[in-house]
Amino acid sequence: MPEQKKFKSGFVNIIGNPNVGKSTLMNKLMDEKLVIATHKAQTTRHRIKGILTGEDYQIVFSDTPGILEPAYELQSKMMDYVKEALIDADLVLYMVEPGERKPRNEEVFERLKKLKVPVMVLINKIDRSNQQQLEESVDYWHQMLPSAEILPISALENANVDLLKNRIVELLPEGPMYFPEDQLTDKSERFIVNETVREKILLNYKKEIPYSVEVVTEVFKEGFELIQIETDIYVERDTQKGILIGHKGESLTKVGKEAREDLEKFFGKKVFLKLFVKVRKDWRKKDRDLKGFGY
Ligand SMILES: Nc1nc2c(ncn2[C@@H]2O[C@H](COP(=O)(O)OP(=O)(O)OP(=O)(O)O)[C@@H](O)[C@H]2O)c(=O)[nH]1
Ligand SMILES: [Mg+2]
Repeated sequence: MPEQKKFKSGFVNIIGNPNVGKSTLMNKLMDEKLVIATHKAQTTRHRIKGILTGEDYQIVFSDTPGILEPAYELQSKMMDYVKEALIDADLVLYMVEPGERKPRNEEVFERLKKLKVPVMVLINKIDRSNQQQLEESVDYWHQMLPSAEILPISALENANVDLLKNRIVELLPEGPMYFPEDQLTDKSERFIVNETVREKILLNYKKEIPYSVEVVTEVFKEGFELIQIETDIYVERDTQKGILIGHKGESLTKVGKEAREDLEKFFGKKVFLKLFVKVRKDWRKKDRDLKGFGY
């Protein structure tokens, strides 16, 4: 009788400093633009699952916010997601950049060192480093986390990403299918809209604006050929509202156009997207507002 292959599954949580490439990697592993990734730090604010189902495995990735020392309430919530991801992991992917030394948050690093599950250190962005820098980095992380496997990769250039995927499946325990095989993420369609709009804001505005913005989709009506969407953009003060809208509304129109194009690709349908700008004073610092926004 041929030996039957056992089904493997588990939670593979990606953590690391802001901007190291966690979201880029999750998209590459999923072969789908599921989460937003930009050159700005603190792009990701939530824990977002990406579910990859193969013939004999199901990997439930989690993309998480970058590790930081929280300065306000929103950032505390973001760090809670990181800590949560250290608790339920079957495998942790700890992502660093080649020149990086010394973990940013001691508490998180101490927890990482004590984990019973396997940890892989992914040295990302090797397309931008030289051999010597890479070797130094490998030595350093080997000393810092002696039991971790170390793998240099480039998420952006797709270097060693397939190798990583195979290794993940090897390391996963035997287990059940946690999610239906056609499910891509734990987040809603509205969440995808919110994030797409926020990505365009991160890309189109400077300084504080992207960090003062929260996005909430109020209407998502899917028809046979068209999706009708109405989305609110919250800022912290009136002056920010003016900047966001821009001269003759041009800036906001650009955000809307770029977001709509991405959403049409993602959903495979025509999208009608209407954006509204509202003010919610100091929402980043207020627990009540944050709860209302889903943190
Ligand atoms: N050169 C290079 N750039 C990369 C690579 N991977 C990611 N980047 C870039 O690094 C920047 C940050 O990428 P993200 O994926 O948003 O990083 P992140 O770790 O999710 O960041 P936060 O969500 O802010 O914590 C983007 O400009 C990416 O294009 C890589 O392998 N090589
Ligand atoms: Mg991210």
